[in-house]
Amino acid sequence: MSIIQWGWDGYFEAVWSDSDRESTMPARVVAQHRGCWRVAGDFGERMAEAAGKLRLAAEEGADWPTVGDWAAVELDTANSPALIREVLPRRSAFVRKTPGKKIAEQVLAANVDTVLLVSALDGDFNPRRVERYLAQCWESGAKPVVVLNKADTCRDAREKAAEMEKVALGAEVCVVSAKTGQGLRELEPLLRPGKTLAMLGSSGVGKSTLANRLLGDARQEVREVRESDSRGRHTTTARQLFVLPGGALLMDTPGLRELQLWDAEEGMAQAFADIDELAEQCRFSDCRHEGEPGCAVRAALDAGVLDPARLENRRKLQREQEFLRRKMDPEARAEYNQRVKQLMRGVREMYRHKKRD
Ligand SMILES: Nc1nc2c(ncn2[C@@H]2O[C@H](COP(=O)(O)OP(=O)(O)OP(=O)(O)O)[C@@H](O)[C@H]2O)c(=O)[nH]1
Ligand SMILES: [Mg+2]
Ligand SMILES: [Zn+2]
Repeated sequence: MSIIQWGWDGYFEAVWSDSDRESTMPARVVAQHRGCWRVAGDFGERMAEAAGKLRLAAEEGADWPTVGDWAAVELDTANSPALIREVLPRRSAFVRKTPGKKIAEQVLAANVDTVLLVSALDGDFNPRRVERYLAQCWESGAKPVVVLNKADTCRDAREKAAEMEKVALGAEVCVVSAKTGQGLRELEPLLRPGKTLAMLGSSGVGKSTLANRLLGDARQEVREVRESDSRGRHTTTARQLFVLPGGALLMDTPGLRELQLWDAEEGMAQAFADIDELAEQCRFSDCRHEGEPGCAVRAALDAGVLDPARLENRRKLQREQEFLRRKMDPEARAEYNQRVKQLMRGVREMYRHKKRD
């Protein structure tokens, strides 16, 4: 397979040719294991290690290579592992706060075009969780699609989809069954050659079953969920990128126990745009929607247009964000934001420039 088939395009070509990367080749990180990676390029596929300099930088807080990344790799002899010298700037990145007390981000998937937020139409169904995922997804730069799986087990799938559509503003909601194949045609427009999709969701929702179905081959292990609460058993343990028969690239990921938001200011604004729009119509610009006169949010709640659980969830996520920002080193945060902005501006300009040429 060529790098083009792995999703290399004009954007990455522009990034690549902007600096001197002599003696390295572009390769995509297609799998991640403990301390090593699998990369794919025009040379084929190889295991890979991080070069010393990259490792040092990562130990000081820079990002480790992650699945979906494009990297500059060096190939020595025919059989030795490739050396990852550099990770190219990401076009999109789905991140979360590292689980536990540590204040750090973790990149779950890089350079993804579409994130399939998979949940199941059994005991797993939870619009509040999807709202959380959507905020982080809008922030990532990838397009979210909500996939409601296990339609074959559910008699009110249509009603549940309608309920989800009300909270998944701007995102498509698909009802599917990975088991029977129902509804999978809705995903077809997303499965274009060279486009990258990543499935994210809790354990047991059927991500690997869906991967197998789309691959037309039982490549991923799947295991039944606990009957009492529909919970999965964390069957998939590594992230991996697969090539679908039609040429699209699909990432299967281990089920997430939790998704603590990382800094997702814009993503939050996008995910809850309806509430912000209402708030603009409140009489007081600093309305807290707690009984003030002329409150449009309160009016929407009373009219049954806005679900109080959605408003409460947004407040909860906002508190989480404020807590995180207080804990984040302010200097580091400012520096990070600046770096991202500059990077994005630089890349955009370069891309425009290259296109003109
Ligand atoms: N009835 C029904 N069962 C399904 C469907 N999709 C998946 N399952 C079942 O759900 C269970 C969990 O599926 P997996 O594919 O292992 O789930 P996963 O999301 O990959 O889970 P992790 O790897 O643990 O994150 C298995 O028993 C599957 O057979 C579906 O559409 N309908
Ligand atoms: Mg799995
Ligand atoms: Zn108000």
